Amino acid sequence: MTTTEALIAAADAHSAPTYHPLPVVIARADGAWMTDVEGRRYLDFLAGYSALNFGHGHPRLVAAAKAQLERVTLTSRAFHHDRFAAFCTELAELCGMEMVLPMNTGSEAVETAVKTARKWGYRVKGVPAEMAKVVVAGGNFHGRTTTVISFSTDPAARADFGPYTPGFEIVPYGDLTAMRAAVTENTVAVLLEPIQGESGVVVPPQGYLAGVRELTRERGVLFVADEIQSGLGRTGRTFACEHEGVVPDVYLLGKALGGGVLPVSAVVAGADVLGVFRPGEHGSTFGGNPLACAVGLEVIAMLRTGEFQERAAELGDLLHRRLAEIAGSGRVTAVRGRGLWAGVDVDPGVGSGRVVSERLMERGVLVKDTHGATVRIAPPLVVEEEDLEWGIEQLWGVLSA
Ligand code: IF1
Repeated sequence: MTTTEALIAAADAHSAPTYHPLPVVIARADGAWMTDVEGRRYLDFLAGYSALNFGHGHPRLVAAAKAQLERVTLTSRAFHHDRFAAFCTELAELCGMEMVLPMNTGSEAVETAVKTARKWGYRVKGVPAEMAKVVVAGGNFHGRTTTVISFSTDPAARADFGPYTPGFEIVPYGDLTAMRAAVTENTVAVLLEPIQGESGVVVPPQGYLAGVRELTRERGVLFVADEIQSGLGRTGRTFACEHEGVVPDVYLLGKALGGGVLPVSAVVAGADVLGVFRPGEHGSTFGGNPLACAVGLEVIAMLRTGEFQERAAELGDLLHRRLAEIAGSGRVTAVRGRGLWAGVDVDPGVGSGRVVSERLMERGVLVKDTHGATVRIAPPLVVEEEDLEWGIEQLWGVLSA
């Protein structure tokens, strides 16, 4: 039995079977590359679902984490600490907003946004008690907590977790007419991914986000953009909303905000929205902790220059040019995406997304399939151009085998 087999068997014996990972056991990682326990190297084409936009072990992020580890890592919010003000100030500035509510995971940021919108609805908009509604899109993925899966349309994410949280309306993604019909006087927010990740990197029709922005402004409804996966450079801009010149009322951030080092998420909005809270009405043991703030501050500094966004745009152009060539081969049925982010629908005649992922693994590239036929491609934004080209060649090799 190899080390890989032994470790997988032990993991399978002692962990809840909530995933079906590829049969690879990672031991080290650096930049866009990972090394398994057998010493084999893999090009990372998933980047932790975009938590690793800056790659594995970025020296600036490791240095920021190490320095803070030796100072103080946790105080709780019962007291202030000396990184908190800067983190909130600089993150608000990056977003062009006024206030930050720091949390840890993306799901917590989404849950916090639902609570914020409801509280704003009752205390500012004047929606009758218990009547607040939030409009979401079919095909959404916003996390795994019971309220969040209450508005999921994915049976695997939702089944057998009832009773479900009420107060959500689901409309087809990209359909402004349906959205307009769903918004009522009790609607407090529209919650959308600017590009749907789990659905297979689904980019909405041009003008959709601008239309939602106009509708929500017109009706006095908060536009909440879940940029947890699409944000922080992935699409070639700081926020995916920027591609349509749209500024939402609320940004939800996570994943890459923690630099791939630790969970850091946040709700970022105007004072008129996040100012609705009073002490004791929300909180988190780890939210806004010194280590999270120290790493988050370095992430913000790295994004401020625009170099990572520019790199994602340039390498993204190369990625989508190559994928367009592959799309013409008849071996894939569709290619979607923006920046250094793509969803490739594999022709069933070639094989399932999982089979393609397994064959890519044999060639030294790690990707993740989703919803059967789709392979998602999202390398770290630090990937070398020649490695990106090599990874795409491996994809072509698998598809044309
Ligand atoms: C899993 C998916 C991606 C997210 C958006 C909130 C969250 C996520 C847009 C919640 C998290 C992760 C969760 C992870 C796999 C991954 C995923 F396949 F599940 F849907 F990326 F597409 N908003 N997405 O994408 O953030 O609480 O996880 O920090 O659950 O398998 P989280």
